[in-house]
Amino acid sequence: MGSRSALYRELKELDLIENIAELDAFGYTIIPPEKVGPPEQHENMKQAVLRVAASRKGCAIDELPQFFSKGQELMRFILWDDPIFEKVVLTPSALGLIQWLVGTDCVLSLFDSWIKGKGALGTDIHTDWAQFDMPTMPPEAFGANFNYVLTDYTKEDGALSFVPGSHRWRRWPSHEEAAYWKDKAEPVEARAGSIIIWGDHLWHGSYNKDTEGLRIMILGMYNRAHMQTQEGFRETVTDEALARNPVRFTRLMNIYHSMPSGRSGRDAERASEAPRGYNSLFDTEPAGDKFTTEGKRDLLSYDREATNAQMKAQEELAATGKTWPDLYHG
Ligand SMILES: O=C(O)CCC(=O)C(=O)O
Repeated sequence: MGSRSALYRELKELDLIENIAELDAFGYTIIPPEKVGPPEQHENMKQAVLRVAASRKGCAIDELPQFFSKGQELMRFILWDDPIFEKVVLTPSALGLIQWLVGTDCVLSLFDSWIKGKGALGTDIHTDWAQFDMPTMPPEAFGANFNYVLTDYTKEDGALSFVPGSHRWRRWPSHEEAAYWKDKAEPVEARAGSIIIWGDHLWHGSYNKDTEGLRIMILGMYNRAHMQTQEGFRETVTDEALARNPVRFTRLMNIYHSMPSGRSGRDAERASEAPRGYNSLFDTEPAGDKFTTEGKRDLLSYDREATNAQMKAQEELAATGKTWPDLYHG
């Protein structure tokens, strides 16, 4: 079970076992606003998204509905636009269910907002599976998504839609299937403040937005740690952001991952400082100066002393009778 038993216990404490069953049965689940955060948090997030949009578009917040009339934008890479967003990626209920899908050491791949005005077209049915050269999906998801809806979702408001159970088909829809399901998919009716979770196997899209006002949502995607992320958190995270957040945030930024390595292999000293083990969903203690962003590594230099030390360490390990699996599994 590894760290999954610790995770299961915490999900049970959060009263989310039924949500695990829904992920299994339907491929998605909706966390109600009360299990996401206090009511003022949802409104504060919405205002933060509106401030980012107004600043990026160079207009006033009250001009945005006009700006997005008939239009929409997936507004990219907003995590660093306001520190309030860092709280979202650590939301215990959402992160816990995401970890159930993609592992307790998953990393953050994407953090965007999506704004739609009246007349915006729905999104075609697709999956978020991005291994296009690997058309048959394995049983486990490689990526998991959340949509944090900051305005009420109904079909007319342009809600997200799902083909329940399609995560078991383990392939992308064809063009014909995507067209067939577009107006038959199940719309997600959810109150502002809800978080919707699903894995990257599930067929989904959204409906046209026919109502007045803006549809506002924050979305995030988490990957298994070996994968290339969609956005450059690892390259842009600061020591200050690591310090003000708990340890799990450092791992989400993936800055201690030993790949890619250069001529000297992985940096053993840095690897020994990396956070490890299970990080509780309830840990809110700031990490302080325990972790640092990655210094500039010289991948082309060969460190003779360090590589000799690695060779010696392997000989010592062999002498104890331990093998590599022992190291990975404790
Ligand atoms: O809301 C939408 O239009 C689609 C959302 C979506 O496809 C996603 O978040 O992956």
